[in-house]
Parts: sequence; structure tokens; C-alpha cells
Amino acid sequence: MAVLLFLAAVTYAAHGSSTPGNECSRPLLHDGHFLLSSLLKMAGYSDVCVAAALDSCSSPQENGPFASIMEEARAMVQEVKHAVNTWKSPPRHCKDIMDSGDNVSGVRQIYPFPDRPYFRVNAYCEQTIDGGGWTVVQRRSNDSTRQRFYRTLNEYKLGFGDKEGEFWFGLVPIYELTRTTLHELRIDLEDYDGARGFAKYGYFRLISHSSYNLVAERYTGNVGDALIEHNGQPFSTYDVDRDRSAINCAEVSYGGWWYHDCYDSNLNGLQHNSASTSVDGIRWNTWDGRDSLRRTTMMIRPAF
Ligand SMILES: [Ca+2]
Repeated sequence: MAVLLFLAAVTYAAHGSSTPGNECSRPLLHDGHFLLSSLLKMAGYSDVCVAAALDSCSSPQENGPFASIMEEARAMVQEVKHAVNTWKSPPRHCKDIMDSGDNVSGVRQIYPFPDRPYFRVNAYCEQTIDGGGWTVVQRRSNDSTRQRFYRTLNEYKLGFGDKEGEFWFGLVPIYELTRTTLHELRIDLEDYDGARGFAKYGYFRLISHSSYNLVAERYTGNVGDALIEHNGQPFSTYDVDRDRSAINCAEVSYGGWWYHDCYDSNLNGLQHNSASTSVDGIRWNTWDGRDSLRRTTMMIRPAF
């Protein structure tokens, strides 16, 4: 009953219009006669009572026998109108945060799950690079406090690390964000000599909630496309080997990634103290043959 009453009131609030004041004005009856009648009936008033109330209110009366009923209905409609006008949906991602007027980079609460709209997670919002609005999904920073990236699939699904330092946001929230909104991906890289570059993909998503296959297309940038061979691959970890190789790529490469047999990029690899040629390092092989990298950031935002 309460739900039906609310829906009727919402419909009326959205489409009807009542004239402010204490009297039951003619516009209210003429424009919203049917809805108001339904509203009162759903509230439990009999057909006879409703008809009498509406008839009574057709001619201006300050103190008719049904004045209290009409006042109650009017008050409810006004409350719902106020609720509709002031309600704001929670931010799903950092672009929503920026659009709400908060353009300072830092950790914010977002609500990335369409089916669980009030389930929030902390995300680092990058609001200065390339127009801002980025939800950061991975960072390697070579800080004194390093995170371990040699982790299980479940950890990669849920996310781990420190949002102010090194972290992996999580395959689950990335999947949830990219399955309902077309996203772009930007990857910023820095080597041990301080050189910087970036790769940007106009179309990024994960296409399965169980294997999280990669889609990263429409590359632009200056470090080469080191994801092209990973496209379509499921995400692999040392405990869930789904790569195309006879060996366990995640184990050999010391990370979790969309390995094929095994990689052109390995941004979740082992953080070395200097540029390393080791196969387990943080690598982006299409960037002029560089050895392992010092800093990386992966971030996503709605494509339009
Ligand atoms: Ca394998």
C-alpha cells in the first residue's frame, strides 16, 4: 500500500501541479483529478468518500467536511515533490565527483555497482591529468612502502593496497563500471631515468564477471600499444592459470595480468630498485625496448 501510494504521489509530483495555498483549487482538481482520486482510494478512503471530497472541493470551501482529507493529500504531494527535486544519485565514479564540483585529486567514496547502488568503495580520483575525471585503478609508485602484487585471483578481484600509494582497485568494481558505461583507459608510465610516456585507449572494458577478459582498443599515445596482444585474454594469477602458455605466466612474471604466452606488458610485476631486464619486472615492452619501469598509473573514465 505504501509503495503504491508513494508511486502515485511521485507520478503526480512529476507531472501534476498544484496551486500553492490553503484552498483546493480548480487546477488541482482538473489537472490531477484522476491521480488525486486514485491516491485517496489507495490511502484507504472509500469511493463514496473520495467522490464527496472531490465534489466538495470543486467549489471553494475553507472548512468543508473533507478539508482535512484534502489537506493530507496535498501535504503528501508537496513532500514527494520536494523529495524528487532535491534527490541526487550517488557518484558512480570520479567523473561524477568532478561534475559535482569537486575537482581536487584524492581519495573519495564512489558507488560503482549498478545493482547495489548504496554499496560504496574508496577510490583515488585523478582530477588534473588530461581533463580529470579519472578513477585510478592501478598505481605503482616506487615509494618506501611497497605493496605485494604477487597475489591470488580473489585478491585481484576484490582489490588491495593503499589508495594513496600502490594499489590495485579490483577486477569486480572495474567490471561493474565498464559493463554499463563506455569507458576509456589511460596508462601513464615513468622509467628509472625520469622519462614519461602514456598510452590511451578509447574503448576499454572487461567482458566477463568470471574471467574478466580484456578489451582495450583505439590506442593513442607515445609508448606503443603493449596491450594489443592481450586483447580478449582472461585475467590470470599464479593460482588461476588461464593463459595460453604451457607454463604458468603469472608465476614466472610475478604478477597478475591478461597474460597470453606470456606478455608484452606486465604492469603488476615485481618492483625492482632500478631498471631491470628480469622477466618478472614492471614492463611495457613496446616503449623503445625499455627495461623495468619505476612508476605506472592506470585510470579509467566514461568515454563521453
Ligand atoms: Ca599456462
